[in-house]
Amino acid sequence: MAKGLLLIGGGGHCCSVIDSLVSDPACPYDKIAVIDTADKRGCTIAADIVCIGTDDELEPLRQEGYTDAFISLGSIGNPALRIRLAEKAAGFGYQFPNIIDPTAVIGQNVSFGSGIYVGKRAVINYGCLIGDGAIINTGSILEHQCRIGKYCHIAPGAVLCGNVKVGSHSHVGAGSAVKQGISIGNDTVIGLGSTVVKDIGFGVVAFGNPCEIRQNMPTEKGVSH
Ligand code: JB3
Repeated sequence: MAKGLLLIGGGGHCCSVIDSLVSDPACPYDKIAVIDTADKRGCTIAADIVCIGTDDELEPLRQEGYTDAFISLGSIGNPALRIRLAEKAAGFGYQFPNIIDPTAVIGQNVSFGSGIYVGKRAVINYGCLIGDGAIINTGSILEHQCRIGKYCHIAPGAVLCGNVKVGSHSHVGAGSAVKQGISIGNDTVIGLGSTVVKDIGFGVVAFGNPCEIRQNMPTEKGVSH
């Protein structure tokens, strides 16, 4: 049977994921489709890849040869829905590949969990550890031995110098720079363009140059995951 990949969530992030898949000559899939909300059924998302159903059809689609699933819905600071969808798909036996754009540069001794996206021209240098479900987005740089927790989003153009640790579910905003050796806690958002020169704890929103804690994570963005 043909090997199929189901992309869960057909918005902007999904377009980036599709672009990486279709530009990869080693892409192992015979068929790729999207599931989204009911109103998107039948819509073309990108590169002739179509929305064929909703999350309610995960079980029958697994029987139709969609062996793998990927959470192609993005997140800015709150990955709770991504995590819920991944758990639902895992319950039906889907496998979660890593999707790494062919233009990304991956160093030696890099360890990946599963369900990870690495975008165009991202650089992941020697010895980094990348947790399940992380998004390492376009043009970001992870210098040597960074540790990125589960379901983090390192947004486009962020630069993490060596040995930076980012806790699970956290977001490092586009264009931010993080000094070597810094730790950022779980469930934290670093606003875009920040310069992080001291450790930032868990469950906060921090931004600026120098990056300072501005507020606790609002309750609706809370740690429900
Ligand atoms: O920052 C960058 C470079 N990219 C952002 C990305 C990481 O996150 C991007 O700019 C967006 O802000 C965001 O992308 P995302 O998540 O693709 O957002 P959006 O374009 O709003 O698309 C979300 C899609 O998920 C829509 O098509 C929704 O209908 C769909 N969706 C919402 N809830 C869902 C569900 N799909 C499924 N299957 N299940 C749901 O429960």
